[in-house]
Amino acid sequence: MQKYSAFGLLRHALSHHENWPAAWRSPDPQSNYDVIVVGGGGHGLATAYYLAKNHGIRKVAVLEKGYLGGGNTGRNTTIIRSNYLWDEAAQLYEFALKLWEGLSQELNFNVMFSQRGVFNLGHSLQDMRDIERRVNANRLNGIDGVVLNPAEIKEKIPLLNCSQSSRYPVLGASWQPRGGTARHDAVAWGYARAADALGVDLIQQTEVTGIRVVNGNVTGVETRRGFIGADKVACVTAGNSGVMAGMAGLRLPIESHPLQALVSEPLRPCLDTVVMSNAVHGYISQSDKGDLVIGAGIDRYNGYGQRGSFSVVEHTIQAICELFPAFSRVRMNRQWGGIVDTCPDACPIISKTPVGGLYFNCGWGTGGFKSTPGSGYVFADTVANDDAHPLAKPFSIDRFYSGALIDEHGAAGVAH
Ligand code: FAD
Ligand code: PYC
Repeated sequence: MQKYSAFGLLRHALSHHENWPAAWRSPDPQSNYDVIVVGGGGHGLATAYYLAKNHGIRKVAVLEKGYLGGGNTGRNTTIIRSNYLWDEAAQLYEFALKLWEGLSQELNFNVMFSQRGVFNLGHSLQDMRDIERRVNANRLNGIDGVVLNPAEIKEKIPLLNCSQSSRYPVLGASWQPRGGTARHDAVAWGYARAADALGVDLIQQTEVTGIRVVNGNVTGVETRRGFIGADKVACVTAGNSGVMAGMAGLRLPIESHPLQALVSEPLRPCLDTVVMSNAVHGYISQSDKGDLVIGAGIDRYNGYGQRGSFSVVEHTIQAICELFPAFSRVRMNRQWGGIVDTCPDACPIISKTPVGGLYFNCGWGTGGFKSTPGSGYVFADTVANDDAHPLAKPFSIDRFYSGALIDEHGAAGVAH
């Protein structure tokens, strides 16, 4: 671990940032790679890192059409938790949560993982039955979870409106104390720097426009900078995954939707946890800078524009003001959207494909940030061995033929 003295910190603070050394190289593409990872979001960068670190595969390129972390990774609201209902999903997300707990040390980069806890509020008897069932299932899987009553919630979140006469009274909540948030950019930068140090080529501003397939096997990709050969191509392109699959003649059961978020002006610390509510359809946390970080559901139409409709913003703010009347006079600073790739069962696809050497990791929808380390770890393993990692096996494309779906709409929650 690199150490900074007080003098060192002061020297950096007063230095000109344009003189700082680059955190990773910007190489030109080589003519051929063992593995090309398409998509330089957190999942793609983590995949490249674990390919190099865990499997010794270092002739790897990450091709990113924009800039690293500029997709959903840099647009998400960073909620991390593992309280999913079904064993397959719970075990995958819990694996990721355990990796989060050591990630800053692993990458020697502070990803600002903050285990401030996550609350999922219940507003009806059916909500509470679902919450109790999910917490019980979580505990059977060794995942922390507690069911709290309104008095216990109020004690932990003093600003929350727990009045039993409100439109959607809070009847209780699930609480996962180990859940929390992290700094999204730092996750991308940490993986990028660590992958680069292991020899991975990170190539930005290079869009993949075609996938070349010969005799049923992938041979490389067409890009704006020409053809680049590869033995294996691993696509991790979130909302663009349907388009990518189409380049190889495949169809995925993915729909792409805008998902919005917004942040307020910075406030003094007033909310030290994460609060989500399916019924009023909003969620909120406070960033380390002091902004309230707010979001809600997807915009219902399909689209690729990284913005959303005003009606969703209005609905979200109504929900937040209902939960936290004290925030009704806070001004909002910025709003944006990302394009999320939703699957019919609200679970990801981590899979080989019918094309030899072509793999997809997508369908994380509204909830993939929390899985970034786990997703990269198990996908790298799947690509390296051309065989699904045990945690990835249930998430193969085959489930849409076999019918072995894993319905996580309840746990995906607020944003679906
Ligand atoms: P991305 O970060 O989108 O990376 C994919 C990359 O592929 C992009 O950089 C893109 O430019 C690149 N690409 C696409 N096509 C091509 C091409 N043809 N050639 C080259 N590059 C290409 N998840 C949570 O767990 N918790 C949350 O609180 C949360 N909140 C969210 C809030 C919002 C507003 C949004 C939009 C999403 C949220 N998510 C959340 C979901 C989460 O952001 C995503 O599931 C996750 O970040 C996906 O990571 P990724 O690396 O797969 O995708
Ligand atoms: O998956 O926890 C989540 C989430 C919250 C907001 C968007 N996604």
